[in-house]
Amino acid sequence: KFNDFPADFLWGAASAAYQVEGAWNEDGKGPSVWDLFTKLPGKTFEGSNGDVAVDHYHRVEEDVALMAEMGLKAYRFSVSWPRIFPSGRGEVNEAGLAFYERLIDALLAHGIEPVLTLYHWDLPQALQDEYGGWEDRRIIDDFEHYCVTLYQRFAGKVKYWVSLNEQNYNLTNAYQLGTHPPAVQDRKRFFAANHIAFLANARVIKAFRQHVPNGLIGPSFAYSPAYPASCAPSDMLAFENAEEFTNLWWLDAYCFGRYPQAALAYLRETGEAPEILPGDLELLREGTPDYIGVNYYYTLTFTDNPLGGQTMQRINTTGQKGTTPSSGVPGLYKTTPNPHLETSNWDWAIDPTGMRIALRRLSSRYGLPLMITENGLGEFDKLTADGRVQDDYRIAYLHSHLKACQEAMQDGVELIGYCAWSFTDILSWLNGYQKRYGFVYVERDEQGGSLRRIKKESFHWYSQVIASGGKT
Ligand code: BGP
Repeated sequence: KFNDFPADFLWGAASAAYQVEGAWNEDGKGPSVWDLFTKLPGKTFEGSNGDVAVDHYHRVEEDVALMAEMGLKAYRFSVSWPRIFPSGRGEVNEAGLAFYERLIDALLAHGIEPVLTLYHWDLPQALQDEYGGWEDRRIIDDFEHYCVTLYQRFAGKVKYWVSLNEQNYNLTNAYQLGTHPPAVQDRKRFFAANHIAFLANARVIKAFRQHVPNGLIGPSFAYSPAYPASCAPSDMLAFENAEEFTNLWWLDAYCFGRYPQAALAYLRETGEAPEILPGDLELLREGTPDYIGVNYYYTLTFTDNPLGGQTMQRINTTGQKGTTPSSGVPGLYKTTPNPHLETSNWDWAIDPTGMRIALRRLSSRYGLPLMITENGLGEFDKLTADGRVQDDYRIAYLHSHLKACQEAMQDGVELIGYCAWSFTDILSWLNGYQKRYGFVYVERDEQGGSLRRIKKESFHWYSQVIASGGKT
């Protein structure tokens, strides 16, 4: 038996500009790092890119009408920085602002709360070329200028804002694994870029207070809570290490304005610690968030990783189960499969209890409200001959995770909303269009399709969940 969700709970769904919009070079938009990266050979699944994506840019009214039909209370989307500033700064592109204004107005007309993400990875290519993007402190001013432009334009209309989306996952891919642009594999540069991103995040939160005094802002963090593989002390230590290096490094920086002690000591020893200039930590403490956006998909289980081993990190981009190798840092930790959990075809552990644990850990450590800004299941959905998509596996996944949210609220967590990933099918950054997440199936041109929208079973299910106020 569960309590009902609060009456003002934000029942939502989410997306990101590059993954849905298309119109990559229209109405004055400049290129983003992803526009170029996805056209390099071998970088994405079967060379898929976001040139057209699901054409949301041209179908915004149709998509919002579907959201309204579903009964959605909130829609999380991101603004494409190079649509607003084609070369990252300078002259604002009015047509870009006008597009988001149309979207926001359409949402508000249907009583859907807009949740605006300022940065979901599509950095203007011009800033990457000019000074190396997140590796140069000049980005802090440019990011602030872009964000303030949006604050000034939309302060009266948008209450919920997300600063950086998954800095941890994006920069890990960009500077450790080499799988997101600029595809670097260098841990020193990784920590340096993260430090600059923390400063930029804090700066725009500080500016937010002046421009959007009644709004709420926070970063969205990809939180994969760590588990120990066993109660062996060596596994417990590996788990502690993993939690500090893969989670608290970001969370403590955002919320406490400092880095976790053991991880910082280790990085100072290896020479990989970021350069912290006078004033940096003060800025972090002046720009702490109002809430934490939580992107939860899976837990990770860690075991001892003796020195001498190799750092192996790779991502499953094929959807072939059981092909993801262990990853970790020699001397600190490495991942190991959890024998108690089923996985998706991409080897992501399906663990609703892990979500309850995630919410409790964050709530008790930081004492902030939380919003689930992403949660969902990517699968190979099939459109049947009679035009249906029977995604009962997705319904089961979302149902169990919503129950975990209810349980976490009973545990005392202040949860203000839940944005399922995603509303329509989208482009998965590294997995192309084969890995589908949406409540709405999109038939794509490459398949001989039409970009037609087809409501999946999960669309009707979620609609009922919302209508009943979460009596799932
Ligand atoms: C998060 C991103 C989203 C989305 C999701 C699913 O990391 O914020 O943009 O892509 O994960 O990931 P994937 O598409 O790799 O399955």
